[in-house]
Amino acid sequence: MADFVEPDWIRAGFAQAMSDMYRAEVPQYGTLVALVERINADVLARDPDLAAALERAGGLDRLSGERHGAIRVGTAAELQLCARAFAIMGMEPVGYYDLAPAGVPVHSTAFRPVDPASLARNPFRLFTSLLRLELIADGALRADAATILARRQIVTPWALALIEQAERDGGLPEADANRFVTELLETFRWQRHATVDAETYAALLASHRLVADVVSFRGPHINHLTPRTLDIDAAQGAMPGAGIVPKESIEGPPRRACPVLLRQTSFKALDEPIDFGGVPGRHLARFGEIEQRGVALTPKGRALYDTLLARGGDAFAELPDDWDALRREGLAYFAYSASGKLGAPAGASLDALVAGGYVVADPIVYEDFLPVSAAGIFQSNLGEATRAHYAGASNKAAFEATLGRPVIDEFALYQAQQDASIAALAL
Ligand code: OOG
Ligand code: NI
Repeated sequence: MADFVEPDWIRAGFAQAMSDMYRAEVPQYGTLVALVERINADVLARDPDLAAALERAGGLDRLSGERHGAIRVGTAAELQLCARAFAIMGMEPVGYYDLAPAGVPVHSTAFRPVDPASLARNPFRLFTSLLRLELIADGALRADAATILARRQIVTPWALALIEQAERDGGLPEADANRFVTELLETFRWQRHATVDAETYAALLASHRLVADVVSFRGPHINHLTPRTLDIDAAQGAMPGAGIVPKESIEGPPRRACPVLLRQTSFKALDEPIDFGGVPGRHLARFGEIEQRGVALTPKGRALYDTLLARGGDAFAELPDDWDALRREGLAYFAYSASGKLGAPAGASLDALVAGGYVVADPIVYEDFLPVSAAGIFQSNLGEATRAHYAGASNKAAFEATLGRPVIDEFALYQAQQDASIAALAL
């Protein structure tokens, strides 16, 4: 047992390896990261309180590390294999996202660390989408796609052997963990050579760009990575000056004094040369994204957010832009700790203890994704002029059956974190 390395350590190594690979493959992504680092440094120089808070929350040196990436797999077997590989790095499936209502034939989860200490050590997560071939109307094309996907093996033999070894032994020693990272990287590497001919690609593309992206290649290339920015509006504004074309608008809530959930933007996917069995062609898939995260909302807060989002315009003004109001109205999650002030009245309520300055409430950061935003990111990078429409209900149960386990409820994680902080209060 003692000579196994921590899953957090393997994940950190994997995140770094993915980052290095993607910067080498997509130079524009490196430009975006540099721009974000410059803006973050500006924000921190202007706001020493924020710098101190970030230092307390896990260290400034981790600020520029990627927060997430995204992949798209084609079959149940591929999803299960990914889940096994990610489990070795302490990443578990959290949340269910149905993108079909937004015209994207996938459903998704995010593989991520779940406990706050692991998130603080390394927050890297992978938004993982499973193609829903059953939503493709053309039966012949659906069958072709299934046949093509059934032929491929998305992990190397070494990666598979190391997954099995880790499962059997309960972990990996350092040298094997390093080898596992190197081998797993191959699964997500860009392929310039398609596995299909130009004609098949065209047919897949005509059904949906995403179908072509998933089916035409040897494996699920990483399609973006996402560092954290402290000022997404500044980053969006600075992109054109750095030679980067941003998507038209930032996804998620508007700029607020008290940020909630998640705001994201990206640059437009690159148009890249591909070899289709000797025939040159092009494919649009890879981009760079940035995110700014705010407080996690409770089910009540989230319901309000979704209603206001649907109303659009300046409806968001109805979501209180004040930490205390968000907390007292039960709209957002907070972690409570003793302030150090003595003399708390016995039997006082939590609200009274906070009001009296005996207890501090810190917002709990939202670590998950937003289906409407995800759809917006998909759409702006698919270059799709028209939107597809998919009938059929959201299919969480089918996704979980495919995965072989239920996805973890993100609200339950935030609630447990808040409850544990209250239980640990010793005044
Ligand atoms: C995933 C898009 C979703 C996000 O940040 O919401 C996503 C994809 O394009 O495969 O990554
Ligand atoms: Ni993303």
